[in-house]
Amino acid sequence: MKKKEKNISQKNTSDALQRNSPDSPSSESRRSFFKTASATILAAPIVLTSRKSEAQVVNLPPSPPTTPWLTELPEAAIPLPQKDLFEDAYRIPQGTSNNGYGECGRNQHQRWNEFFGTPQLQTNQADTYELRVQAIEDHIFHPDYPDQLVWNYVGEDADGHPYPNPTIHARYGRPVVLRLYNELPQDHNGFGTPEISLHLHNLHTPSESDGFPGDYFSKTKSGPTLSGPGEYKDQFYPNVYAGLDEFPKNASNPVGGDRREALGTLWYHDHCLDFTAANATRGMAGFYLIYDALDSGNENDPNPSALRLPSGAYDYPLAFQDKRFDTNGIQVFNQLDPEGTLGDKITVNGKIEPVLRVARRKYRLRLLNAGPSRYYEFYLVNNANGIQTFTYIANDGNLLPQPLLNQNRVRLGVAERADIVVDFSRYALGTELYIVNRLQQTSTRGPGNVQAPGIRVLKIIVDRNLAAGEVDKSRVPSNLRPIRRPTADEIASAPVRSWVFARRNGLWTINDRLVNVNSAGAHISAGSYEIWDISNPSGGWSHPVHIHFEEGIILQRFRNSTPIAIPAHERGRKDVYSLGPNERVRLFIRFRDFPGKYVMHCHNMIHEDHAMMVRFDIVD
Ligand SMILES: [Cu+2]
Repeated sequence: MKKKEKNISQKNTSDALQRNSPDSPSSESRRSFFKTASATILAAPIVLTSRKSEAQVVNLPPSPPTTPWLTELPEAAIPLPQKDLFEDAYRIPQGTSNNGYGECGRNQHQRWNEFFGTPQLQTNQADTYELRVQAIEDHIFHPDYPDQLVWNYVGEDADGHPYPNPTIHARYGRPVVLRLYNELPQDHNGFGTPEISLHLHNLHTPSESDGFPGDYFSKTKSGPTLSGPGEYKDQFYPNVYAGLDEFPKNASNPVGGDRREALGTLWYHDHCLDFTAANATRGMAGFYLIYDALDSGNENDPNPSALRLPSGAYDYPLAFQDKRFDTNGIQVFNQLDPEGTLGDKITVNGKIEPVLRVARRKYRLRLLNAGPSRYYEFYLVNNANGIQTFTYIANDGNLLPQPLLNQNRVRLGVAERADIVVDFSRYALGTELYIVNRLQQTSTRGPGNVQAPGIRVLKIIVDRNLAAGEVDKSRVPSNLRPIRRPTADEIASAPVRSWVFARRNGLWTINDRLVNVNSAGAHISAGSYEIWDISNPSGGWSHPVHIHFEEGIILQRFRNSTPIAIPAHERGRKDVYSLGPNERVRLFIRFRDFPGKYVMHCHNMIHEDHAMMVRFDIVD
């Protein structure tokens, strides 16, 4: 039995190699990398997977044990300071790509003149940031493991020190230009590839700044959808609400777009074709939080309509990633196998089993499943594993129309987010709480059962009272953000497009096709709306499906062709649609404002890299 499984596994690898060699857009170095690595994988079988059950036989030993709760997370997520991009007169941000002075060959920034009026950015027209993707040799996942290599987006904090994977704070109505340098070693060996494409999931971002997977670049290489390599690439984030053409910017609508379309919890990560799982696992992921007049990021906001959710140090993002370490405590990942590598250590903001110390007051915790493959079902428990309740306010970065009170669990497919508000004033000083994952998973194909008590991944210690005179003025109002639901006429008149996510010949496909970044699987008119019918007619695996650029509203869910209830947290707007085995979802989605090339893909990054992605074009 095992022998047969091994053969299948190797065949899968060779399919993957075929995709990446004869007519692939991949670069020469990738081809030689795959060739070398394929010899390695044939010599040393790494992952053997049963086709008949979800049980995975892994030859890797488990990650070495770690002593929990040795590392403390910072008390607050400090926003990245801006960077002056006007110091170098030759590299002032501009609408066209600055090929003569080191920028890669990207398309013209759409609507640049409409926002700025001049070919070059003028001072104070936008918030400007700079991130440099660098190899960091001394990252500490856990004190029991050696210092080791990660690849991070590195900014500069207020003291000029490196700030890896920084949290960026943005505001609707205030554009951002983010300059991204690629400083990765071009002769890298091991998992990950030193070409990058930055995706900001799921901002309403013009195509050329969306991190399209074919838009990867380095100093010497560029993807098939760029016109040349470069040291850096400028990303233009207009930070307007979706619906700009329908609700133009004017005196009564100073931001532009439909304010019901606002997002909040976003994250950025690498999206390089074929290597998203490997590069994100190397450490390329961070948060981008965006605020507006309603969700203003100020719990003391005097504006009577502001929500006044917990803010500042009490607005805390938490990214969860699963990782695997060898017997020496060094991170490993198999980027060739379509089954990838399932982690058995869960990092929280890059740390294994860390501690977060909190004050006795309300917090907004922004939970993110940063992949690559594992699903989670998180619970907040006390020392005796007793379940604690919280308020669920946002899913996938979208505030729900009304908060969900007295919740006790959050289930997250890869890339899904959940904002919850926890009131720690209920607890005595010194109380210890834990975030635990109770969802079992033994392969990268999908989750299993929920089982208590689960694995403790984060310890929370209630360790201080508010300072004398300090009052927690934050609140969770009974209405959060209104939602624009499609009308009955819109639903009746919307064309229906069907997408089938399936496994074919050992690879992962959409409508029987492997990814092709040069050819669109759909052409959609700008300003139109459609119903997308997405199905997973599989026996045993799950797909968290992600559509770039626009959020959808779930109309119906089915399991084994029978309608099932849409969970309460999925009744807002979404950008990730988790499909379990034999599940299907029908969603309503609009396509607006910025034509160009985008993708839909499985956000199980291993499925994504092994071809479960389709390009769609929005056309004028
Ligand atoms: Cu998938």
